[in-house]
Amino acid sequence: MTAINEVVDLSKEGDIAVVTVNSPPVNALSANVRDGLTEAFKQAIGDASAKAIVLICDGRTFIAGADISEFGKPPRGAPLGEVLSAIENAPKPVIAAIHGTALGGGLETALVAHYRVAVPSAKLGLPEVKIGLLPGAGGTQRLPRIVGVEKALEMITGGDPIGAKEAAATGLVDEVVEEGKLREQAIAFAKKVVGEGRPLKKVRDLPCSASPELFDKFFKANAKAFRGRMAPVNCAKAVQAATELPFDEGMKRERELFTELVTGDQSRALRYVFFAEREAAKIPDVPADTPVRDVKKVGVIGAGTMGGGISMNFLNAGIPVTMVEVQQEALDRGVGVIRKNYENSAKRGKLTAEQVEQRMGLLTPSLNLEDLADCDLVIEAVFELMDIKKELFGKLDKIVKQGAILASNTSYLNVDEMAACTSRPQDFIGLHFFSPANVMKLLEIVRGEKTGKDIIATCMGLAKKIGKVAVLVGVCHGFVGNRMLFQRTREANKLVDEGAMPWQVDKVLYDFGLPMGPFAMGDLAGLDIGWKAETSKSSTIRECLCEAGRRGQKTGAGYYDYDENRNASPSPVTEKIINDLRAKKGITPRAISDEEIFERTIYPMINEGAKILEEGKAIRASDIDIVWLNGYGWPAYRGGPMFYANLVGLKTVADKMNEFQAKYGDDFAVSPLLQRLADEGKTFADL
Ligand code: T1G
Repeated sequence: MTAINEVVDLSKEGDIAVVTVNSPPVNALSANVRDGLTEAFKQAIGDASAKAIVLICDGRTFIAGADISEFGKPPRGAPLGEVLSAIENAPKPVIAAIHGTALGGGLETALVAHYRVAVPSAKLGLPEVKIGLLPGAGGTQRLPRIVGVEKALEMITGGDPIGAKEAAATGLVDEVVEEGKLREQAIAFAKKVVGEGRPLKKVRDLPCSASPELFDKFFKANAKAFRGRMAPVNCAKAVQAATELPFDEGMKRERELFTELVTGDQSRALRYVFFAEREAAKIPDVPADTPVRDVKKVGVIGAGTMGGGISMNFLNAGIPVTMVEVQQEALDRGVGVIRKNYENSAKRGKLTAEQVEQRMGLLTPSLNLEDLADCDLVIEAVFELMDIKKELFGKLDKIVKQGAILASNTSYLNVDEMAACTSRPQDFIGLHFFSPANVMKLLEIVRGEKTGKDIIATCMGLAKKIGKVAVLVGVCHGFVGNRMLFQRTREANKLVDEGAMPWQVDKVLYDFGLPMGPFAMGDLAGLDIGWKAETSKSSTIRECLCEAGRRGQKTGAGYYDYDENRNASPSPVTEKIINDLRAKKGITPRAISDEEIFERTIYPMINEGAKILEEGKAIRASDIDIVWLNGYGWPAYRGGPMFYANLVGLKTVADKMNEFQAKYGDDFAVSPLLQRLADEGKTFADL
């Protein structure tokens, strides 16, 4: 065996050369890997006694793509295109041996091999669209030539991988070999190719065509999914080029479309998000090897919307749940909702009938807190009233076994106050799920003053296990997400008082890329959350709407009017309520520009994010962005509120906030941190 460099080596098994990549953690195509491959293939091709070449990887996976950390830096090492051409033009068969995840440039490398074999557990995909790019090493030109144009469009614009079995069915993989025997069976396959004198099958030589209307139909069908996003559109255009141009012309078009993306803000934002999501899992004072507790059984108190959704997360991960309510009828309703959700998933083909039963079989409904005694983690999802929570934790402290984790799902209350009602504040933590809890990916993990490091490490690991993106936050009113959301909601309401209509405000934020604006969101959630008829005094638009029975989508009307399919339209009734209220308050409405709406709803959020950092309630600015991407639908291609501020320039934000403070008062007082960074010409990334 010859070590070509520190990440690639070359060996011989009889008359088969074996090129092995070993570059943890995921064998990404770094400059060293590219240089190593270039030299290894040069030697293997130059070795007349080598009749074929197997390309394989050590470690957890086949090449998982280009090295994303190299983007935006001066290029080093052999260009990927040259490495791939050398492989594709080898005068002897090259067989790619795939395990783990052959993704992006990794799959593109396998595509220039003449044959591909894979173990059953392997996954193959081109996920570049998820980081705002397109497969820039021939993937858009080769994949459609093998799996067909429609399948290639789906894989490249969606970015999700397919399994080895499906890959074999589409011809992307020539043989599925036995798990754990990849190396020996790939070599055997290579010997067979040589023995049978099979041709040097080049994917680039395969034909590729599609009916012209296919792409029109595809773009129309995906208009909503692609809204505001450059990458999937360019991906589809590149595939279209494969059906219209000779291969080399298609490659040129792919390069043009790739360059447009890689130099743009959207890909910068999405690459930032890729690393930010992984950074969020790293807690500076909680080392990765901190011991964790076993969580084999979970207790959830409350079978309502939140309690049921929270329970489903654990049931989905195969963790038994005891769900406790105070009344049988509420408990039965909660269990019924969970079953209905699973049955709906089964109807959509996402679950089998036995999986529904298996998950329901893990759920134990109960009316007794005592049934939680042997749980390893108990989460309360009861009313958002501190007294109720304190009393409950006082009881739980006497019931639940020592060493169990006690958690509150509170969305803004003080976790330390609750912990103080127990004899074990070191085992107490906040686990703030976002509704619907079985769908939204964000989990704000609230670190109490006394929360133990092992509890934090346990919950961060558990979050990953139940498919959540966890962000560690500190105790303050509304933690990170809701604390910033409050800024936006306040300004949105003031803007409507002053002269804007709800639909104007919503449109500004929808056009920016948010899934919906604050008023549409209010209608969706229900305007009567926290509203009481007996104390309502027609003092706000929301109160007037609720008093008029307009409580949101569920009543067919809220800020908007809704048709039978819940399509929203601006409401003359709401407009009259707004105008009457303005008159009552003596407000003369003024025309308000979209720009002012945008700046007054977004900049105070950014400013609040700066305060959160100043107070140490979030570890890093990118954590705040991860909260907003995964909890509130901030468009990932814009990176998050703090990334966006860096892009706009902190001086621009601070100057506008100061201008607004002079006009509209101290709601716009700039945080000292934001002002300092702005004055120093810095960004939040400099923290
Ligand atoms: N480049 C650099 N680092 C990467 C990386 C990559 N492509 N993929 C993963 N890492 C790091 C990651 O930051 C983390 O580091 C560690 O590896 C483990 O990752 C030319 C242009 C492979 C499915 O988009 O989807 O090819 O935090 O925590 O959950 O056309 O990583 O430990 O220091 O995610 O087991 C296309 C991205 C690139 C694949 C493994 N490829 N990676 O998941 O581990 S662009 C991708 C993943 C491209 C070509 C184009 C996942 C994974 P650290 P992890 P995991």
